[in-house]
Amino acid sequence: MGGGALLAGAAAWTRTSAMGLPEAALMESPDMQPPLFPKSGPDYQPVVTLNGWTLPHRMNGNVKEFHLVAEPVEREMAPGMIAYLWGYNGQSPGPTLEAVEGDRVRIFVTNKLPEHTTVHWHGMILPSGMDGVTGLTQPGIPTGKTFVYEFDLVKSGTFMYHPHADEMTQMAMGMMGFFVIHPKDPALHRVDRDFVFLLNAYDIDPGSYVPRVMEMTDFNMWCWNSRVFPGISHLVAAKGDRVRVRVDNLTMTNHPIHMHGYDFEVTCTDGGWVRPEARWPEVSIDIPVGAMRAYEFDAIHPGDWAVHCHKSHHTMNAMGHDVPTFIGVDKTQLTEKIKRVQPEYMAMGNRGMADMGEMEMPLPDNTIPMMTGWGQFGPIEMGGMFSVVKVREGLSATDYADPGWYEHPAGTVAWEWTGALPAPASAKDAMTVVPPAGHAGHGTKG
Ligand SMILES: [Cu+2]
Repeated sequence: MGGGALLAGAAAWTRTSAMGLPEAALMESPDMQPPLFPKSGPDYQPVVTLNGWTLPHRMNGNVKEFHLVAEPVEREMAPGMIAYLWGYNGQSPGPTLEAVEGDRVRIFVTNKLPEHTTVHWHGMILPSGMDGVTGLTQPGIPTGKTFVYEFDLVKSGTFMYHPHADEMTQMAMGMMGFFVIHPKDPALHRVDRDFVFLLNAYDIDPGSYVPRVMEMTDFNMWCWNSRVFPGISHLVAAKGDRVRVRVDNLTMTNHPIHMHGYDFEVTCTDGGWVRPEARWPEVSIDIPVGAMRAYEFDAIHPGDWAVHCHKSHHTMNAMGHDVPTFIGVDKTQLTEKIKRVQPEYMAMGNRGMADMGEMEMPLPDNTIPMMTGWGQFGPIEMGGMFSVVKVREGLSATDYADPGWYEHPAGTVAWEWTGALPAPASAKDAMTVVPPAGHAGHGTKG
């Protein structure tokens, strides 16, 4: 009897072994890939990863098998800038993993990095020995070796994966990804479009390619999925869609994500779904460090709606912070002197920094401007953590292509006043003086 059990076990092992490892799919494009609909098992609405993709799996008996390869990658952060990062299967972040509550998963992790690594499954309920903490729950996966993680997915929700091995270096180099577990009941928490992105940050000196991994606070590339505006995918939705946006934060500071045109409600954290009676309305949602927040809204207002981090320095690219403020300073004479030795010199900042948005200033190779990206009305003067939610009528359910800029109905765009301008050029010259509260009568300029 014991022999029989052993034989059955050996047979199962042989079958797995004969099939070899699942193929490790590779992604060469930084473009957003279409949703990967399930080919077997329970139905679900797959997510779309901004500038990313979902890793295909194979079924081996009742087990979903995935193969992640930790390796150095070249990631385009926006057209014109490549970063040398570490990631998985050709990109940073790694591919999104998607499965269903109740699935058993077997995840092969091959290490092609120059040092050992592990994978920690952030937020998931699993056996302690599958938790991926070097030294604590397993030895690090040595260079060139493959380890197997296998566990049951006992709850649905939004989770992430990242190394728990030399984390400071490996996460500063871009090793992270999403793990989405769909509810077993396809009707539960169902939405029409489901977008995911990770907040991450790098410190890459202008003209260079490799992040400075020792940086703790002063980053210059504030990214969604290792991309910066204008390189970040737009979030396209059909009018009437129920839309979910899942945002994970693996930077070292919080990010208040603000979306225009809508109010929305927080429906999920990495701890689980928020009960309907516990949800509250927001227009900005702060994403704490090491946490996930998902919000939902009904896309009933057509338009081009900005979505961005509300820390204004996080919507800038490659900027230095040690720059004095020049607002109101006349630099004409100084500029002439500097141009004698440096003809390309441009004075800036004496009217504010908006000139940077359209300035064609010479930059080091592999560097993108601090604020860039054009809309239908001119430069958008943003970089970093910024994208556009584009809500349009009549899109098909699987259409995520950029529909272009919004055609505003006549009379609905802010317009220039072309009538007479009254004389006062500043508030202090105004003719009407509003009296302080508690005083009767109204004054006029004396
Ligand atoms: Cu931010």
